[in-house]
Amino acid sequence: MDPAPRLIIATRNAHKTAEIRAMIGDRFEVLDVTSFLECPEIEETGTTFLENARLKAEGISRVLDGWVLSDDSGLEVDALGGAPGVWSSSFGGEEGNHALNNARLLREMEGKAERRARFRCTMVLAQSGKEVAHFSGTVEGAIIADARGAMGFGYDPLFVPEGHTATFAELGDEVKNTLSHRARALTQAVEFLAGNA
Ligand code: ITT
Repeated sequence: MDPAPRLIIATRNAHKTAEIRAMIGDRFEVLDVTSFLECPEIEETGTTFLENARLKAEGISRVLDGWVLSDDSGLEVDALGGAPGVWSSSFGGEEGNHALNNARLLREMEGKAERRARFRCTMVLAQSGKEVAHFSGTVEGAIIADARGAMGFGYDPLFVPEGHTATFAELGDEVKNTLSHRARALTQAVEFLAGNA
């Protein structure tokens, strides 16, 4: 049997890689940029998920061979005019500090009756420094008033997906991976790869 082809995820977020690896199963050997010392740090200077996803996928595929898949994602909260959006990972003032991000979100949502929100994920597939295709997925839900659950990452303890009463952090990856923004974008990316890889 041929070895599974390699799919490099243009991320340094181990949680994203773990979710993507679990969803992809053995169809691809999933690695991320933490396995490659030569990978540059990509500055996310875009103002949309697509722009940032493109910067990451194209930047990494310039230095690594094969298929590269990026994931730019975030939380949009209706009562906050769509914030934190593309700035989700630094909302609390420090890049990647999920505790500070969640604390700020709870503070800003205090007393608000409108709780609707969604996670959005845009993925770009690239090869040799150029985008080949992009895909998007969203999951609708609501922001609760107190964090619940210990699984997942980021805003998961504050987000209850539509049709459920538990947060993503209580539901865990097995359920999250059937309905998340990331799962919905990834399904399309995998279908594309099945026809083109
Ligand atoms: P890379 O850029 O290296 O991929 P990152 O974590 O900085 O990692 P983003 O710039 O796409 O990734 O920011 C995503 C942020 O959005 C993430 O840090 C969380 O705050 C939030 N987020 C995205 N998907 C999420 C999920 O499934 N559950 C909870 N929070 C999520």
